[in-house]
Amino acid sequence: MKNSNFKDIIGEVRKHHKILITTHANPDGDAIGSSLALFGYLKKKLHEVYIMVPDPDPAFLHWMPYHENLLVFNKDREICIKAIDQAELLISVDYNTLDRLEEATEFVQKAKGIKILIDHHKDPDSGFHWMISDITVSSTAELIYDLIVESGDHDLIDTNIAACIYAGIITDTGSFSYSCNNEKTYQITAHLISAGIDGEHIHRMVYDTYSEDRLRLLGYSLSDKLIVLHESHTAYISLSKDDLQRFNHQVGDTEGIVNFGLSIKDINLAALFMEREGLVKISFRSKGNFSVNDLARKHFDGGGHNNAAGAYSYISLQETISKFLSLLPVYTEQLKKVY
Ligand SMILES: [Mn+2]
Repeated sequence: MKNSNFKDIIGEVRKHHKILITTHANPDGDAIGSSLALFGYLKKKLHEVYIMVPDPDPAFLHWMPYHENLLVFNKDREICIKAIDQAELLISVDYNTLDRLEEATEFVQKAKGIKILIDHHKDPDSGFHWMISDITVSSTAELIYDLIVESGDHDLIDTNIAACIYAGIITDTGSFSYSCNNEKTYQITAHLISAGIDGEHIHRMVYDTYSEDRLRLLGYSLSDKLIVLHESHTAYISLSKDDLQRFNHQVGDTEGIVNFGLSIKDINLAALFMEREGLVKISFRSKGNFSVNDLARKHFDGGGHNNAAGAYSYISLQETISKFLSLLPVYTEQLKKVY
């Protein structure tokens, strides 16, 4: 499906009163930040707006403005199903395929409302009536910013909306360390600061609110569980159910652990394997032109971005790691030199 332009999307939004915003399962800062920024904006435009996420978001995002409006499908199922059925317009934010809504997927698929996608992941579904899919931007939050500005509502970006957009940008760029080699990301950020947000304070609320258990889980992961394969330019960490239980694992506690592997010189691929009920959840990160999106899509059930992707594996933790290790020889040449 061809990309729409903002004008068409704005025209469509204006035609409808009841709007449902949805974002993906295991929501990250961009998913929640983009959705809440759009929520705040559409409320100001006097729409009746609902916002739904398949499962709860991590505690380090709970400070965000409008957060109390989040409906969680696996907790507020009946309310969510009603909101899906009654929405005249459904806006999918920060995900590219409806199956990322997990248990809510079938309900959204058969919803009668017009469907819009606003996202920055590769290869979106074709089932949307309108879509903005731009993989060149740092975050979906940037696209929400663009949507508001293109609507002529630049002045409606107050500190609440700006804080949500800022949170989306900093979490999807690792605090301006990847996916942000373009001046527009910084121009948008400059405007958010001039709108009155305290960027340093927001950064602390996102990154400096670890529980003691979370910090100790990180320490344990790095000291006891990190495997570094210098010859393959790869590092990985695996966490069993017992490991996670030992540190009283909460949603979001493993966020960011995968990135540490990449901080080793000449390590260009990092992976984190987490044992969950009946499956293994995997995070991949890479440097430069090595695509973990391709790796995740080709060999596991997943995908994402060039340098950051997620996946699932339905064999055991040990078997998943063995499979990963067996793939490395194929990629060693590519991993030797990334640019
Ligand atoms: Mn994103």
